[in-house]
Amino acid sequence: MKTVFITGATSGIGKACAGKFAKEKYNLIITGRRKERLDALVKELSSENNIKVLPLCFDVQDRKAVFSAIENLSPEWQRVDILINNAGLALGKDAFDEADINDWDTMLNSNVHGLLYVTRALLPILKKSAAPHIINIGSTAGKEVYENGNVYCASKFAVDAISKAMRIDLLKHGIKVTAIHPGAAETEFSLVRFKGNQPKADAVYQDIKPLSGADIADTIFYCASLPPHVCINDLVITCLHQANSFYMSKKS
Ligand code: NDP
Ligand code: 8X3
Repeated sequence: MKTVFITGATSGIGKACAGKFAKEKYNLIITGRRKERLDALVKELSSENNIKVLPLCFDVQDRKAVFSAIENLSPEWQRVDILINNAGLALGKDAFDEADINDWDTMLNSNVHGLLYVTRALLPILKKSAAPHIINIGSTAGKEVYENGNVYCASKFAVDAISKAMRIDLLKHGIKVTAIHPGAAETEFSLVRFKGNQPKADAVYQDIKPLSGADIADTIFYCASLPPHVCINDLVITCLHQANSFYMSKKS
């Protein structure tokens, strides 16, 4: 049985990935900061799918906590085949000269440093897999910069660059590296970005049929199920109503 390690599994895309891989009989290591959600998922997914699920509660920004959680994995969890670097967020959508600098720090610390810490900490274990695969969640925001996207876009451009760098440097270890770049997906993303302002969050998805977490999870699972010699390097995925960061058509 293979094992997948999913960061940010308490909501949205990460939670959908946990559900999808569980159904496909993978054992799971799921992470996030909200312990009660992790515990609920463990109960639900392990009993429904007859798999093993390990919750790890830590903040990806906290380098010590990340390394300690992963370095202290018990021997039965010392084999991981797939890492899905999904945990991340946008905070605010404000002009460069008006945005809260604390929000910038949180986005860079989570989306960039967090991804780096988790990957470095897990690499010794991943290298032991017969078919190791790292899947990084970027964004269309990491392909084109949009107005007031500034540092969120920069963090996802960094994910794009880091994915390319990993693919080169980890080639000698036979590690597949795939970057998935979704456009608008209806999750808790906008609620987090707009700091709990539900009407503002809802407006993002009004009059379009956005992607769902499950749409992305299915795509990720497809990338993870290809023959050993086939690696999808980079994949941009949007809903039909979205061409890129700028062009959105409304449902007729
Ligand atoms: P959600 O807000 O629904 O989920 C985000 C997940 O990340 C949660 O499980 C959250 O867990 C976790 N997370 C956030 N910060 C931290 C942290 N510091 N430490 C540990 N876990 C953290 O959003 P999505 O599912 O939409 O987002 C998942 C990824 O997809 C993000 O990287 C996002 O940038 C990216 N993305 C999203 C798009 C969208 O339109 N939704 C489009 C393109 C990319 P907890 O709060 O429990 O810690
Ligand atoms: C999330 C998509 O367009 O809100 O990464 O930046 S967008």
